[in-house]
Amino acid sequence: MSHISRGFRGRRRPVADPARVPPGQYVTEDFPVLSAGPTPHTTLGAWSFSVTGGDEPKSWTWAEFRELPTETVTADIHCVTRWSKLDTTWQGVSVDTLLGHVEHHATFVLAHCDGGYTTNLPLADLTGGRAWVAFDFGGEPLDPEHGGPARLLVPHLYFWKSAKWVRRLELLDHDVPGFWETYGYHMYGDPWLEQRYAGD
Ligand SMILES: Nc1nc2c(c(=O)[nH]1)N[C@H]1C(S)=C(S)[C@@H](COP(=O)(O)O)O[C@H]1N2
Ligand SMILES: [Mo]
Repeated sequence: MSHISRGFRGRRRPVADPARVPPGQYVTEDFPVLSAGPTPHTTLGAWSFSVTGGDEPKSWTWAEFRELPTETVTADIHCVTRWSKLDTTWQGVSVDTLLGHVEHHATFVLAHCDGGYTTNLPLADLTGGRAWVAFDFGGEPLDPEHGGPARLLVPHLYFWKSAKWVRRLELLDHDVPGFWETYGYHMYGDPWLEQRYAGD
């Protein structure tokens, strides 16, 4: 006989398909905020997005950026602090669309943000329909705390690569560490290979 009487039922949680959860991660319904500094507040009138390092620099105002074709994305996201969130929905401009306006010979990219945050990625991980500059989360304009007005979304890598308040992609012919990578985080950050820190 059970000595435990249940006065209430615990909050029902959807059981996550373990095949969708990378090693060492747990699934949360929350959307934690992880920022290395204060939330910058750039008005849309002052906002621009640029790609530098190609044959010619290219820049869009907010209005021009929002005239670009958009895509709706549903993706699972994985933070190196071990939370994963499944089936997040976003709207954004594909990085393929942005780079389609630029002639270049780049192999790596350093993303630059308001506030000074940077993160590095191979160009191949930003192209082929795998990365977006997202401005809408769950059908609402992206909250400033989560990177609004727009953030990079690269769901197949740890979420620190999804630079909030992104303003510029710098095209490079070599890999350079960004903010967390300088502090010992992995240069690539594949959650399925648990590439959390340099040497993993
Ligand atoms: N500009 C900027 N982008 C950033 C960060 C940051 O501190 N500054 N933190 C990164 C980290 S470590 C994570 S896990 C995610 C967190 O995004 P969230 O706050 O929307 O959950 O943003 C990433 N992008
Ligand atoms: Mo993170």
